[in-house]
Amino acid sequence: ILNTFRSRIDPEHGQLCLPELGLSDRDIKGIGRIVLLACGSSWHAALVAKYWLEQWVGIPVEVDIASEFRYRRLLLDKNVLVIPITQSGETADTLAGTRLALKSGAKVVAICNVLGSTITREVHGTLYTHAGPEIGVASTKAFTCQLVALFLLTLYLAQVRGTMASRERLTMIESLVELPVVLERELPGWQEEMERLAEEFVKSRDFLFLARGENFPIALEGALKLKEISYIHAEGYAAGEMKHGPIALIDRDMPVLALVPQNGVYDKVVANVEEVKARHGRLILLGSRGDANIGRIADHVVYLPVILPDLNPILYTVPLQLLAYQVARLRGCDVDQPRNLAKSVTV
Ligand code: F1P
Repeated sequence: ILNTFRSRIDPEHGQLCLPELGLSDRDIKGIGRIVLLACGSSWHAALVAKYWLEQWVGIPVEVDIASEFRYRRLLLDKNVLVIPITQSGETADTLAGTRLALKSGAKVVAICNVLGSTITREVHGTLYTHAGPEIGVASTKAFTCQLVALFLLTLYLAQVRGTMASRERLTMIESLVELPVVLERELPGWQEEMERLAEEFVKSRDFLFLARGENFPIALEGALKLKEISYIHAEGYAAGEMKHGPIALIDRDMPVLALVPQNGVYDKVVANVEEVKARHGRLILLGSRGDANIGRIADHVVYLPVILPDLNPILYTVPLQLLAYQVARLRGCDVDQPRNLAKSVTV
């Protein structure tokens, strides 16, 4: 996706150009609310985007699971921007929600991977994710590309509405463009580390994933990947929610994986994982390279490079995908074609 968009970024002024949205500057300035609509992994991408859009564009954002959208009193109008996010562009619930939104007069811009798919033919504009065809049923590169597309969209809306200084936008663009290089460099190390972790946890019955802030949806995604391809029961939680229920599950057999990059919520997440440790949970921490503190707390630590904190959701997704892959492989599961799942849910 970044290769495709590179020519549309003016590095000198940090300016982006996204005409495919089909939105004029006037439309963008008139947006009063954004509604993100999706299923499965695409819904997790939407949850991350909520943090970005509210932080940098300053527009209230709602995120809806597409299958629930139809049961709500929608209260949409022409000043609402509805964004269906879908890899396939064919998911029945997302399509149904999109049609309701179009009928209500809202502006609708899709984030989609498949060129010419049904949703893209009906909406006002489409930002394609250019992830290429996905062989496996579980969304992997489509998910990270959705995140990149949503980050580009955030930067563009911030640019048009003047909610972010151009210097700041430029820094973000530079970090984003650098990200594939960082990922490629880290990948071999993560492969090995995740293989080792998978060997240790292959027999686990349950798995808990924790994080806060913009990384919280990545805890959900890590859990979803593990359950859909390895059939281990896994739950993702906002770390602060742990004491509202899941803490009851923690004992010596429960693996708890938490994302603890050194960001604004670091101390809070560390406090949560200390509680896991006090209850003898088997703690795996993914955090910032150079952070000795987490090495002291955890049974296993995976260090990731320090990047722009906003982009951590993209970076931290990849080792979690690899963990699910390695566990599934050791358990003899078909990682590309998990049982009971379809690539796009069209009914
Ligand atoms: C949504 C989704 C995928 C998942 C699986 C079933 O699809 O939940 O995230 O991996 O393939 O469908 P889409 O609307 O993003 O195509």
